[in-house]
Amino acid sequence: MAFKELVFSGVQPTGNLHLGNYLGAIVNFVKLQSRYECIYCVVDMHAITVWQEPAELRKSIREVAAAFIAAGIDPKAHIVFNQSQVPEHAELAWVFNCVARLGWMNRMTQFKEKAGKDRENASLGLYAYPSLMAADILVYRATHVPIGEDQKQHLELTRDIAQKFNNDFKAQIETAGFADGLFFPMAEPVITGPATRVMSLRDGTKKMSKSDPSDYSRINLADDADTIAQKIKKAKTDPEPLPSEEKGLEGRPEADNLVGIYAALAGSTPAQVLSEYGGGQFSTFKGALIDLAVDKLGPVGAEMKRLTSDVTYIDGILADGSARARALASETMRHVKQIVGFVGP
Ligand code: AQP
Repeated sequence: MAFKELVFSGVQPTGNLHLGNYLGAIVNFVKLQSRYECIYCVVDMHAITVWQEPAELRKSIREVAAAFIAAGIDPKAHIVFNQSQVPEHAELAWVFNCVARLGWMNRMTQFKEKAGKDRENASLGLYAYPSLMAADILVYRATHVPIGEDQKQHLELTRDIAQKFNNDFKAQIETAGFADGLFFPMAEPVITGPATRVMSLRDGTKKMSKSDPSDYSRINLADDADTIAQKIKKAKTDPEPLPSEEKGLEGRPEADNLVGIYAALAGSTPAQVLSEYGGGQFSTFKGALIDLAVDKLGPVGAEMKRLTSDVTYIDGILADGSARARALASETMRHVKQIVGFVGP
């Protein structure tokens, strides 16, 4: 069966939305709007898999919605909403908890990283996170999912869940009118942003992350020009000058990361950046990177601030998007309940 092409992706409202989220995901979300119908979700139920202060969570949900719009997502032409307003995500996640196998979940590297040594104390929600993510995508039967590198394994699991559901319930799917026995699509990852893995400014071997305790490890979208400048000035480098060719970046993770960030923001390539700055000192290059970052991120940050101060507007966008999302999700759940064998209208 040919599934209707549809894009779904989400961002967690866990505070400190950063350059990695922007270049790895949001910039790509904006681009895809011209080719596909898109659904972009503030995944607040994922956020509470680790402790969130309720007042901060509320603020972060509005901030992610504002970032989507400030970056150029059109909430009228597409759908922007927060996950908890569409209960079908949780409903389908439960069905998927019963389809997915413990062995599959045990392989998820993000759980291992986030649970750390204190595994016994991690929430059950954190463990089941990939099952909810599969539900987010498949409740819309989405075909394309723009994500950063780090989410690739979760998307593979989404495909495994879709395939097992299609196999387990093949006969019922056909009876429900899906003649080829395929109810859920094999969603494709779209990992093609300008920078699919932005690294920490303090350690080029670790990804830039919202939960890094050091604010100097990341550039937040809400940072003002002075803060951006400070963070880039303090970013870790090595004593060598920049190489003139890309292969000279091998084994130099911090240099590689800063050159990658420059290229992504400028819409060029690392080779082009090195042809201009190769052989020079980091201080000169960092100065140029500060100007570029402030120029590109400043307007997004300012618009985000303007929008977050208008709570009525943002909440209106989320309510409207949630109603439209729910109309689609409830249709999928109606079929799922019939396929699984639940009794109801
Ligand atoms: N460093 C990164 N480089 C490129 N893409 C990234 N993404 C995250 N970090 C980078 C992509 O941003 C999207 C939204 O991510 P998320 O909010 O769902 O959570 P995450 O992947 O767990 O991101 P963080 O910022 O690292 O949060 P914490 O610290 O809470 O784990 C996703 O598409 C992601 O790939």
